[in-house]
Parts: sequence; C-alpha cells; structure tokens
Amino acid sequence: MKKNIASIFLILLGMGLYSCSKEKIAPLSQENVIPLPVSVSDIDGNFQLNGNTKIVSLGDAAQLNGVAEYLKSSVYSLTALNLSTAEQEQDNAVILELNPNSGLEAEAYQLTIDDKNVRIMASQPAGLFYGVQSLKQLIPAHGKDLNGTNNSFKISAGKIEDKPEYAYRGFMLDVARHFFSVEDVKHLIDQIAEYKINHLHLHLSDDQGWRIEIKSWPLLTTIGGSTQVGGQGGGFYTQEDYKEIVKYAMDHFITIVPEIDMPGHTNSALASYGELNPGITVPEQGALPYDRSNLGVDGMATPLYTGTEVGFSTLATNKEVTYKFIEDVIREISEITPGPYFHIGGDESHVTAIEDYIPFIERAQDIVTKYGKKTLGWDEVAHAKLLPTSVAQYWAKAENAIMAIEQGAQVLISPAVKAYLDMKYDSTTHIGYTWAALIELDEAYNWDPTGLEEQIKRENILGVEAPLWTETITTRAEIEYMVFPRLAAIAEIAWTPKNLRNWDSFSKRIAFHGQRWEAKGINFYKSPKVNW
Ligand code: TNX
Repeated sequence: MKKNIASIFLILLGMGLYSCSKEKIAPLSQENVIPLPVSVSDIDGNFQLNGNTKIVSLGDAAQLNGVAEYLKSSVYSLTALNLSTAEQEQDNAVILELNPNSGLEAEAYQLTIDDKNVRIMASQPAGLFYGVQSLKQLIPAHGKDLNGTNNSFKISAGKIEDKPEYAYRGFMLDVARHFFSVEDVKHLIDQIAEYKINHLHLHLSDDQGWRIEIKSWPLLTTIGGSTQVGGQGGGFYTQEDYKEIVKYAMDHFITIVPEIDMPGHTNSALASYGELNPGITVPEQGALPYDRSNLGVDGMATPLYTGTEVGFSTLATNKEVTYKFIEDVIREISEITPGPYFHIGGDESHVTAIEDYIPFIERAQDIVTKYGKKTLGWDEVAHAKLLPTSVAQYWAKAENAIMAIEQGAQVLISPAVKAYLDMKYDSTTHIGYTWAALIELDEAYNWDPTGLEEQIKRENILGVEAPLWTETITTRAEIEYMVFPRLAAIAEIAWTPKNLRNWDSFSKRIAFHGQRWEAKGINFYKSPKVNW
C-alpha cells in the first residue's frame, strides 16, 4: 500500500514537472507586470527557477540583506521553493547587484533574464526591491501545486529597464473613523508594496477618534481614542506600535506620513481636553458618555462623537494652550517619524473663521519646520502663506492647488473624483460614499495628473496618492474590497509614463492580479470591465 502511494505520488510529480516544463509561456513583453515597466525587450529562451536556484547578493551586505530575505520569502510563498543563498556569481542564480556607480536613478532598476541567470541591478536598495516586485509578478501563478521542492518555473528571457515617473506614490488609510490594528496595517503594507507604492499616509486623528499615544497629553488616547464611528470599539497605537509600523513600512521601502488633522476635525481632542475648546456645538446623536450640558461652553470638554458629519469642530485658535498642544503633538510624533513629512490636515475647517485659520496654519507650519519636517496639508492650506518646501494635497479645489503652486509649493494629486477609494464603484456597491463620484476601475485608471488643470504642470507635481476614508469601512476585507483593484490603477498612473499607459493593456494585465489576490485570500472588486 505504502509503495502504491509512493508510486502514484511519483507519477503525479512527473506529470507536474512535465506540464511545467512543456507549458508555453508568454514572451516577457506580454507579461502582466503592474505598474507597466518603462521598457521591456524580449530575448530568446527562458530561465528555470527551481530548487537549486541560488540567491546571490553583490554589494554592501548590510543594505542587501533585507531585500535578499524578502526575495527568498516571496519565492517561497509563490512556489514552495526554499532557495538558499550563495556568495559567488554562478549559473542558476538570481543575482541582486547593488551598484552605486551603475548610473541608475534612486528607485530605478534593471532586470535581465537569460537561460543562466536572473540579474537585478540598482544603485540603491529601493531599486532592487522594485526589481524583485517585478520578478515576483513574472513567476507563474501555479506555485505550491505539488507542494514539493522539485517544482520548476519558467520565466521568459529579456530585459526590463524601469524607473518611476513620480517620486511620491501614496496610499492613505483613515484609522480615525474606524480603527485598524497594527496587524491590519502590516498586511496592507505587504499588499501595496507589490505595486511600488512608497508612501503610506496615516490619518491618525479626526472628530471620532485620536489614534496615537501622545505622552504629554495622555487623555487624547484614553478618552479621545475610546470610540469610533458607530460607537463600538475604537483604539489607538502606542508609540511603540507606531514605531513597529514605521519599521515594517521601511523594510518595504515605504515612508510613513503621519497626519494630525487641525484646526478642524478635532472633536476627539476637544473631548479629551476642554481647554482646547472654543465652545462649539456638536451635532445631535445617540447616547453619549458625557454630560451634554457642557455642550458649547467655552473651555469644557465636548462629548465624544460617533457620527459622520464633517466640519463642525475647531481648536481654539486664539488660546496659547492650543499652540503648546500642537507643538507637543508635532514634536512627539516627529521624533518617532524618520520620513520627511508631517501632515497637518487643514481641511473642512468650516467653523474656524478664515482670519483665524490662516495664522493658525502658518504657525503650525513653523512648528513642523522647527521639528525638522516638511508640511503637507489638504489643499485649503494654500490660503495661508506656504513655505516652498510645503506640499498641498489637491483633493477638492483646483483653485487652491493653483494658489499653492503660485506660492512655489508643490502639489500631491488626490482628486476625490478619480482617486478616492471610499467612493463606490457603481450604485450597487454596498459600502462607500458617492459625494464625489462613482469610480469604476476604468475611471480610476483613465486620467493623468497633468491633465486635470492647465496650471498644474508636471514640475509642480510631487506625486499621486489614493486615500481611503473609513466612515463606512469596518473590516480588513472591506478595506481590501475598496482598495483592490483600484489602487493598482493609481499605482500605474504614479509609476508609468503617461504615453505608455492604456486601458486595454491594463484591463488584461489586471486579470492575472485577480488570480494572485484570490490565491492569497485578498478580497477585491471583480469589476465587470475586466475579463477575470
Ligand atoms: C472629505 S477629503 C474629507 C474627509 C471625509 C471624506 C469622505 C478630506 C480632506 N476631507 O474628512 O472622510 O470626505 O469621503
């Protein structure tokens, strides 16, 4: 009996190998890489990735080790092959070559595949990481079939030369309206890194919740972090949690951009510290843990808020304690943020008079500068005098973006009508909003940052970011459903030059990514525009 099972296994194994090696594979230029690389040329032949393939790192080991480890674990999860490393260049190896003198730009890479080797060359580790991302998408999607080390995977020979169009390729997660755990954020980082996204903007505070520990103002999290939209749950990151996210993101070549929204969208702070409150009215809602008689009284804490209205709260811009508060917050977060940006929000401050709003934003900008960061803010911040190093995030009003440009600032492109991942795909989408638009996959794909306004030119644009607001989004599966496949479309807009992009090609390539998401258990929207 045992013998029989063994021989059946061997036959099956043989069939598997046979089908692997006889399988016709597409030339490299017909592969399904997203974002589409800048240049792909075909060469006859193919590389066979198998259990004897080695990973060879050439260059500064300290900088290479992380990428080599990432390659090893990625190959394992795609193919069940447990590749070992080798010191010397040799045949049947994936070679990671870090070469600062290669003349390649910061995030650029070259990926060459022939019968003997796969070679990824870059001048910086980020470029190697992106080469690995492209390589992963070339490994056929039938890994683990035989769950054995004898599997062999063909990769078409050729050469990819690639670099990003925009330096900032971002995704934003609102963890304030609904809170998401460190594990959820790490899981998302894994997914977005595959599309060469390099910034993760965390919307860490809003009316409904304060999500990051501030040691000098502890009630922000114990009170302000205690709830969320709908009233259940809530939560916050300790500074240690935040550092863990920053480190994990960094290992995936992603820069964390922390946002503390101010002076509006601040009810969670006003509910924690009454002295920040100028005396405002919070919209009607259900049962509240605090005495409503305090409402609207200058200097008294407001009740916590679990609804979804926007634009009703403001910090007291005329009190010195407010500036002590924002300085403490900006300092503590900047100290644990290695990235260059601090996002001050600045949107929808409907109850802050414009003559109070402008000096507030200018002071916040000065404090951000004092702690060594550059200011990012939603497009309304362009009403204030911006530093040339500041960046306005264009989400709503082109005139604000243009005002920022006229002041010498750059813009980050996130038009709600194209890039908001909380917008429904169509009228039947069970979660999400419609206030900006319905955004089907082709709508998310068919636009270009330079085509929005004549006055917003290529040189004014830092990059592109797709935000996910979470008023209606409560679980990891719901995040995934709104993010995929649209983030892949936005990622291609941010990475691939405009003249190389086209919907027909994208809509075919994305189908392969659907198979990958399915295999990994990632939830996604099966757009009817794609032949999945
Ligand atoms: C507008 S976008 C907002 C957010 C909401 C979002 C919902 C922006 C800067 N402000 O506060 O969550 O709409 O789509």
